[in-house]
Amino acid sequence: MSKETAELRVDGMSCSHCENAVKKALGKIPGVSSVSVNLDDGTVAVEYDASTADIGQLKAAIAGEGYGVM
Ligand SMILES: [Cu+2]
Repeated sequence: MSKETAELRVDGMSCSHCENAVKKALGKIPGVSSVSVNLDDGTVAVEYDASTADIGQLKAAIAGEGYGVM
């Protein structure tokens, strides 16, 4: 168990629908324990267990919802 927090910059989130879509997609990944979306900044903070999930998976889940992620 090694808990990490990733701060991701996400393009294209504009409303609570976007927020929920991103939260839902990330929440499905095993090892993700919390997701917080800041629409004003366009950032998503994800707390996850780095021995279970990796940052590539987090980004892929966001991209899969149609948002740009760095
Ligand atoms: Cu939206």
